[in-house]
Amino acid sequence: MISSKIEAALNRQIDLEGFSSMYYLSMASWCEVKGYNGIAKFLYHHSDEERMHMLKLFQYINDRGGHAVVPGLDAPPKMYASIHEIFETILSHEIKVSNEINALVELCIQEKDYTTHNFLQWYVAEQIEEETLARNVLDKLRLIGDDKGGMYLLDRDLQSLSVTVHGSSKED
Ligand code: OFO
Repeated sequence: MISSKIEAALNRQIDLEGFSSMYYLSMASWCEVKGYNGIAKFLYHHSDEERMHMLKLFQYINDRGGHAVVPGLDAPPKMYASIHEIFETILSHEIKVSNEINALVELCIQEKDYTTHNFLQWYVAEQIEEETLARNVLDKLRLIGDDKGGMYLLDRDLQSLSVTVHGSSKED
């Protein structure tokens, strides 16, 4: 059984993961409208991943005798200046998520909830991957600069990365 303090903190994380899913969805839509279909596909898949992160928390809270609550979400921004701004936004958002996960881990230690502490390790590892991915794309964008051909290739690469990471087919 989880304490009400841990239950409330995990429900706040549900909120954040749900917001992340909507945030990626909004960025995917902007990219699609601007013709970056590969990057859009990557971001649509990532939005699904964030929803999965949220659902994992639902399952855990309810399995441990708590009550997972559907969040009322704020609308994410809908306009972005550039692909560069999108990936800067992703990196700073993921750093914020990492900080929240770390605070949750710290709370588990204070509350001596080692089961939830163990459950959260998956999120700790996931955050390292997500921050690294955003940094790698930003490095590529810096190399590309204003080169349109480079942007075309990045768009294509992210579409195939989406296939590798998310295991979808090229046809979907
Ligand atoms: Fe963006 O990762 Fe969820 O936690």
